[in-house]
Order: sequence, then structure tokens, then C-alpha cells
Amino acid sequence: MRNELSAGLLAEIPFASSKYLYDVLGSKLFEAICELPEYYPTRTEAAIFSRHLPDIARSVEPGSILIDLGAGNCAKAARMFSFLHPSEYVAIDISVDFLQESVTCLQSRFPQIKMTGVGMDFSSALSLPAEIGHDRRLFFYPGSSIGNYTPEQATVFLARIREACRNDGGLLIGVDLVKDTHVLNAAYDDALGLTGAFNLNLLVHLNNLLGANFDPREWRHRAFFNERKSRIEMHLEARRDIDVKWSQGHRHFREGQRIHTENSYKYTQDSFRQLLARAGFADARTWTDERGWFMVCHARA
Ligand code: AVJ
Repeated sequence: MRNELSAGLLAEIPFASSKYLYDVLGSKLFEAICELPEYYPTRTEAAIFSRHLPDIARSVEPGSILIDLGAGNCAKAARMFSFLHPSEYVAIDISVDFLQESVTCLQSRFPQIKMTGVGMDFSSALSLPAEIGHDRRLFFYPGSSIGNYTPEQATVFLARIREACRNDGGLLIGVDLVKDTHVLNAAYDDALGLTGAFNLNLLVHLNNLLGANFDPREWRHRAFFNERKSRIEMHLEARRDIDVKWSQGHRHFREGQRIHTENSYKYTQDSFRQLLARAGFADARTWTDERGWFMVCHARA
């Protein structure tokens, strides 16, 4: 992890993986972002789920093991319980301390469902705990987190999920769609500056992980839609010339130089269906909102 981070900071175009946005404070800032008027994905996805849950539940096999990828506060999965009746709930998240709190709280609300919390970075490899049951597996990947991968990485990632389904499982996934650039830009550069704080907090996290001496006050949040690549990009831009040191290295950043911290790819309904097919999924069913801003898909392994 330290080597991966250090190499990113020293690269010709410096970058840090977006997974490092989620320390405890970062996870809380992201929760707050989801409440922002500009940040439509969470709200739009929730509206699709609440409107179509009975139909979605008919498409999904009830009594499956619900495996929540990037569970965070577990709120999305909790809302599915009464419709999907999972036999078991497995919550996976990179932010292990934050997850532990969430699962403990949820377990007391649903004592009859067996729950397992797993602190894991599932972006490179997915290893499920040995003690989970043998029921059908339903992978739940809401919120358009899939957008953090390039389409090529996303295909590989989803193909791995499909394998973990062992032929009879499925995937329930939320995907953000291409839309007016102003709407996209505002969602990632909000008036209150919460997304800026979320992005800058990555530097605080790096200070803790690497023993670095980033001063967030010397950096500026940048976020914009890159139309050619169909993705939102987030960067941290040096406000002046800055020397940064950390345990394994050091670097001079020129004024205006950027650290690339996140991509959030936006799909069309067709381009994402094609991606699912390339990953080996079949029978994709999709649900969307009236404006066509967000899509929920269920597909079989
Ligand atoms: C959690 C990856 C879905 O890309 O919209 C929110 C993260 N970044 N605001 C997204 C995020 C800036 C979010 N995902």
C-alpha cells in the first residue's frame, strides 16, 4: 500500500487511487455529499429502488446471500432486506472501522439475519470469508462505484464477480449515466465545498499513511467532466510551488501541477449493457428514472 502510494506520487502524472479518499473522516464526508442538492446519484438511485423494488425483487432470487461491495454505512442494503429476504448479509468495505460500526448497528435492527463484516480492498482481489453459506450469491454494487474503474478495469472486475457467483448467482448494480455537463460538474464541485473537503482530506489520509507533510491549505480542489473519456476527473492542484516529503520519498510540485485523485466514469444504457455482456453476464434487466440520469441493472451470472 505504501509502495503503491509512493509510486503514484512520484509518477510523471502524479496520482493517488480514489480508494484512499475513504478514511473514517472521508467516509463521513462522502455520507454528507450524498445529502447535497447537487449530488443527484444517491437520491436518484434511491428513487429508482423505492419505485421498482417489487419488480426488482421478482427479478432477483429471494433467499440469496447478499454481498454488499463497498457497504459503507450499509443503509442501501438495509432498505432491500424486507424485499429481498436475504439468507445472509456480507458487508465488505475498505474502511474497516467505519464498517464495523455500521454492521453492529444494523445487526441489532435485524437480529434474525446472519451478518458478516469484512474489511477488504476488493479492487485487486475478492476473497469471501470461508464461513459464508452455500446459498445463491447476489452481489450488490450500488452507487455507481463501478465508475471509479476504467471500462477495461470494470470489465475485468465484473468478470471476477461473475466467477464468484458460481453460475447461479447474480449482480445488482447502480450505474451513473451521461447527462448535461453542467449537472455533472456541479455534482462534483458543490457550492458548499464538501466535495473539495472530501478530496483534500485524501492529503490528510496520506500524511497518516505515509508520514507525509502535505498541507491541505496549499492545494485546491478541481473537478470537471472530460467528455472525450466520458468521466468526471478529480484532481488536487498545487496553489504554489510546494516541496513534499514522506517516509519513502519526496517531490517538488510546481504551482498549478495536479495530483489525479479520482475518475468517475459515466455510461449510456447501451454502453453499460455491452460491458456487462463482455464480463459474461446475461439477461440484464434495467430500471431508470424519468430523466434517465441513473440506472439500476440486474444480471445473471
Ligand atoms: C462513491 C465513487 C460513486 O464517483 O460519484 C463523490 C465518489 N467523488 N463525489 C462518485 C465521489 C466525489 C462517488 N462514488
